Amino acid sequence: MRTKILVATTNSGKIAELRQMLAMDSQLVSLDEVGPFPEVVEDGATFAENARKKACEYARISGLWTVSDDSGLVIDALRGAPGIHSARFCGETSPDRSEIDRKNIQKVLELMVGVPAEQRTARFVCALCLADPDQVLIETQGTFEGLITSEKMGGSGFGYDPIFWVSTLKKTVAQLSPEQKNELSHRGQALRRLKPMLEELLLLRANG
Ligand code: ITT
Repeated sequence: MRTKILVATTNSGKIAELRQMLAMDSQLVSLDEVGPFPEVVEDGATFAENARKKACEYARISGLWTVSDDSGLVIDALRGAPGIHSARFCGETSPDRSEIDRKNIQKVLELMVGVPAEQRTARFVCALCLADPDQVLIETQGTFEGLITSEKMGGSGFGYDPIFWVSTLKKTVAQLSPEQKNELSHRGQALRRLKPMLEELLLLRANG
């Protein structure tokens, strides 16, 4: 029987990327499909701590193997902000995520006014965790280096993609195809590290 794996994120942009890259011989289900569950409070000090907490709590509540993602944008000129606070950097909450993305971007662009090009370095970070109801099974991370632009460019992706410049391609992430983004991105790297270990665990489970 195929193992059901819960993809424990409420962010539709992440769900799409995780589903595309985790396509494998297991059944991926979303929080909507098996919930509703109470929201897990992200009070860790690092991306890895938050990913671990989300995976362990949702696995315990759902009884399923659960993969979680905690990620964000780290900007050197802002001393690492927005970092683990990336999702709600603008200080507002709304069910309309594109509205929040727009306000988050606006805040970053305002804070970066006057910062010279060579000091606009930044990176996306992604921490992934797979847990079962009793324990952490796999943890991986990925990072994606870039520069913060002074205006939005491009319409694909989500979150801060329209202001994250990829020097090698001379485009923002929001100007890349989903495949190009997965090839380079923090989430793509973390998933490529997780996937073979997950496949091995699934094989052991099937044979055990
Ligand atoms: P879940 O906790 O339900 O997974 P979330 O969006 O609240 O959803 P995080 O706390 O991990 O997730 O916050 C991640 C934020 O970082 C996300 O909302 C975006 O603003 C930003 N982010 C992460 N990955 C990104 C990417 O690939 N492109 C653009 N922005 C990204």
